[in-house]
Amino acid sequence: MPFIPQVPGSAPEVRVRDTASGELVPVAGGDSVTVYVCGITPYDATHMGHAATYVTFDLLGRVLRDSGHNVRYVQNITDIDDPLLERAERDGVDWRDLATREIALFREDMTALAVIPPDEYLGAVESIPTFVAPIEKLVADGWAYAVPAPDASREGALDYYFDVAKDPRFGSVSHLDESGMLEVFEERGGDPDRVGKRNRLDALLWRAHREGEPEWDGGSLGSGRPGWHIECACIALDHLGVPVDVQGGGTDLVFPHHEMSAAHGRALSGASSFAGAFVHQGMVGLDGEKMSKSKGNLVLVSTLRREGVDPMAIRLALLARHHAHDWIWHDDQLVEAQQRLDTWRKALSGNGGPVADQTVDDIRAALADDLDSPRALDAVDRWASQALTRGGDDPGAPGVLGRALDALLGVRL
Ligand code: 5CA
Ligand code: ZN
Repeated sequence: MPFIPQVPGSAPEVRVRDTASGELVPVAGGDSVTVYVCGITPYDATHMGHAATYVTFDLLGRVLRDSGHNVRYVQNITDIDDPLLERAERDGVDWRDLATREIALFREDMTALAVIPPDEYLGAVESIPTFVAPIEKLVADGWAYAVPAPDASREGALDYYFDVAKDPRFGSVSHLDESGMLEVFEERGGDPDRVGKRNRLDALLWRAHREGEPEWDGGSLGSGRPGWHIECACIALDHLGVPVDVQGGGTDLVFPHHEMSAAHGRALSGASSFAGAFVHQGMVGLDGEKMSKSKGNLVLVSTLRREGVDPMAIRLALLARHHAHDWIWHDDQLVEAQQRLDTWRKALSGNGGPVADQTVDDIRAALADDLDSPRALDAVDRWASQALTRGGDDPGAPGVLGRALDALLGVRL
């Protein structure tokens, strides 16, 4: 946890757009607000899309703390999954070494971007023993069923699936109809054509061991490895409790991932909802397509850092876009962010400036309104422009604003 300066004045209640209800909702929570954000699958380096997602939830943590909440933030790492195994195989490296390397690089990138680390940062692999009993419980309670896996390494082995038809609230996160769900299910890790499933949308909970794949003890399930959605459901349940106040990730996770993990989490906990608010970061694209490791159209944080780009300029480039919208990355945005940073630095390095209280209020109001970071940056621009053109005689103003930029926006000048 880095040092976060105190900012004078008081903060308004934070509201976020909840994907499930479509409404702007206050972030509930008592003394502690619980936030679960879906972490990386560590088979390639952090690109601008990932960075946008983690900076967005970092912003959320900062404004919640500023408004007096204690934040409990958990993030997972999907350190066992098909894409990781496939990339390791392609590159002739051990999947564990690949994951270890990419996790280390991700953490360096996040530190450079001044992202406050989660309180708990949990790998799927280290958590596998905690997934087995919940999956067994889903089977025992009739939420899940077995499908014979004739290609498994042991005769009579079974895969286990979640029965979506058993869940009356299935669809309550994404509000997609069946055809809308089927359209993206396969592309996002689903197996609609698996023979023996009751419904094409049923999600894998446990995969029996196949030759050449890693395996773990699955108790009565047999040896194998977990499905993706159950990992996030169990980690959130174990480490935060369900409902969490906020479940976060990119919009590419709305369906199936957040729909399914919410369904698993409700089935396991008996809660009527998995999260008080589902908050999603829009997709960052490059050349007209979603930036993704599988497509390879990437602008990497680590590459920019190696080229000597100031990480605070990268952060400002990300903050210049509203998190709820999709946007396309252009190198010009980095040039603009660097200019903005230079201007702010110059304005804040004077011996005084215009009184900054209203600017701090404006930043807080913008961020409390569904993390409207572009509006917050505009407020700082206005102060900087005044400071540089007309000066100001409040000797404390640069200090107050500098601390607000650090604490609320994570921008250190
Ligand atoms: N490990 C899973 C979540 S449990 C996963 O989606 N990993 S990931 O590495 O593919 O993505 C990490 C995070 O970045 C996720 O929250 C995802 O929604 C987000 N993300 C991925 N691509 C983009 C993009 N192009 N723009 C914005 N966010 C993105
Ligand atoms: Zn997840």
